[in-house]
Amino acid sequence: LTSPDAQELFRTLLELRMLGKFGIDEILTKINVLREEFELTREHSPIEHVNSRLKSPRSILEKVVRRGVTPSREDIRQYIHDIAGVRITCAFATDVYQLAEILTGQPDIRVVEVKDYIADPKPNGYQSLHLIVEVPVFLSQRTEHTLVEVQIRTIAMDFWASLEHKIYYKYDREVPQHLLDELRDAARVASELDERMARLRDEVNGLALTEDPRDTDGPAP
Ligand code: 0O2
Repeated sequence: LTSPDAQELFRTLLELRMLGKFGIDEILTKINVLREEFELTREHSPIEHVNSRLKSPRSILEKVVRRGVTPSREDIRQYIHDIAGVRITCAFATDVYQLAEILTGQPDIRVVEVKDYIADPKPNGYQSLHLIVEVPVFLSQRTEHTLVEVQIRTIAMDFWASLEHKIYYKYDREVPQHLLDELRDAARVASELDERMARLRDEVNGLALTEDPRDTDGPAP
């Protein structure tokens, strides 16, 4: 890139990251509103943890090069959808879908893409629900519709993904076969744990519906 091109690209990256940050802020506000509402009105909130991250200029450029995208503002906006990312961790897989439905049902959110790696896990075992959503960001002179990648998954899926991510980078993306096999098996165990916990929850909820705890106090005087 010539120097004016490099300066232009630098300005573009700064602007796109700024928009990404505002997009994250919009989504986090929505999540916080839902979280507080759930905590006030329901016994159980589907939201356990929330994290966000803004892709570094370096990783945006790496992705631009990897994808063969022209480093223009328009093309980066069109093809790189995860400059802004929000990750939500839920206790149960049913919570993941419930939350996704509530969020994507909001009138100012446009769903651009859904990747359901829970229904269809990646070959390495990765599970998560990915939503690419567009939110309006109101600037002083214009409104920018900004993309945010929202990843929603269970605690077990998140535990697996963060370890896998560390291993992947530790081995510089060339993970030995025996570790890949172990990881795939660990993903299966994580999935079984999710199912088992959901069965336990259903059993406890079923008990709560059929049994009145006051009955255990013995006959009324
Ligand atoms: P980081 O550090 O979290 O930002 P891509 O793989 O990005 O070229 P695409 O279609 O844009 O392709 O992405 P996809 O499949 O929706 O995944 C994007 C993000 O999901 C990744 O971002 C990870 O956060 C997460 N992800 C996807 N696959 C895996 C996986 O196999 N293991 C783990 N641990 N995370 C995964 P980044 O930018 O790669 O990473």
